[in-house]
Amino acid sequence: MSPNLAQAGCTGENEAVRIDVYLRDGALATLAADVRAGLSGTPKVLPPKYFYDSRGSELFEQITELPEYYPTRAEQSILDRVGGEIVEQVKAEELVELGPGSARKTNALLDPMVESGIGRRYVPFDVSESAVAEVAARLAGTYGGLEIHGIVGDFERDLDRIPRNGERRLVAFLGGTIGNLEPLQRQGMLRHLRAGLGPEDRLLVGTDLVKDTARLEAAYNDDAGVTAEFNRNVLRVINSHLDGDLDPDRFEHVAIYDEKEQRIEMRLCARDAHTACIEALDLDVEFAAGEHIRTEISCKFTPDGLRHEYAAAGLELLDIYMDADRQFALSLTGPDWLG
Ligand code: AVJ
Repeated sequence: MSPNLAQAGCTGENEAVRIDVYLRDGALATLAADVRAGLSGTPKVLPPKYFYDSRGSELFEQITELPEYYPTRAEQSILDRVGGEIVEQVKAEELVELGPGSARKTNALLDPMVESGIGRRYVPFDVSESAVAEVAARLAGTYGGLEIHGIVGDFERDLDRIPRNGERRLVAFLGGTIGNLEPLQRQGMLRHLRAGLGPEDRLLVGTDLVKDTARLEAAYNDDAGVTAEFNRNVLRVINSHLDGDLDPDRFEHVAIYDEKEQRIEMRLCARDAHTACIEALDLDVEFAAGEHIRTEISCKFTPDGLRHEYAAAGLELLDIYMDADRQFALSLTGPDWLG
C-alpha cells in the first residue's frame, strides 16, 4: 500500500517537511471493528486510541496542565535535566518520536541534537493527523535545517513504515503511553521496537511509576472535570463516525487504581439502564444500570519491573532517570548482546 501523501513537501513553505498518512481510511475500518467487538462482549471495552480526535487531543492538552496530573511535568523535569546528556551519549542523527501529541517535551532532545550539529531528522509518528501536521509545521519553524518526516499511523500496525535511513537513531516513546497497553501487547511492542534497532540505536521510554493510590486516582479524577470530558469524548467520536446515539450525559466518569494489577482503569459507567444504537454497525447496545465500558488502562511501573520487561524483549536497561519525587521514570535502553 502506498501512503496517502496528503501534504508531501508542502506544509508551509518548507521543503524539508513531509507527512505520510497511513491511517486516514484504515482508522475508520478499525474503529468499526473495535467498537463492534468491544461493545458486544462483557465487560464492554473500547481502545484508548480513539480518544484523540482534535477535540480529544485538545482535552488531553488541558489535562497535562491540571494541578492533579503530575506525569507531564515530572517527565519534563527529567528531560530538562538529562536530555542533553542522553543526546550526547547516543549521538543521535535522527529522533523518532512515537505519539508526540503536541511535542511540547521534544525540544529537550531536539535542542541538543541540533546544537551539536549531529541531529538531522525528526520523525513524529502519531495516530492524530492534526497533531502530526501541527508539530511538523511548528518545529519546521523552530529548527531551520532539520528534516521532518511525519507519519500518521497506528503504532500497533504501522511501525515498519518508518523508513530506515541507516542513521543512528533515538526512538522516544514518552508520556507513559506504553502504559495504555496490556502486558502482552506491551511486550509485543517492545520486541517489535527492539527488532528495528541497529546496534547503536537507543530506545527511550517514559513510564509512570507505582505510588500511593490517592495520588494516582486524583490524577485521573481532576476537580475541574477535564478528564471526565476527555473520557466521554470517545462516545462522541463513535457517534460522529459511526452514526451512533450514545448519550455522554448518561455515563459517569470513573477512574480507579487496581493495586494488584498496578494500573489505573478508566471507565464510563451507565447511570441507568438504556439501549444505544450504532446505526453504521446496525448494532443495538444494551446497558444495565451501573454497567461500565472500560475505556483505558494506564499501567504504573517499578524500576525492577521495567528492567525485567525490557530484558524479556531483548533490551538492556542502560540508564533509568527519575524526577526528584520519583514519580516518573525515563528508561534509556539498547539492544542487548544476545538479542
Ligand atoms: C497519555 C496515555 C499516558 O494514561 O496518563 C490522561 C492518557 N488518560 N488522563 C495516561 C490519560 C487520562 C495518558 N497517556
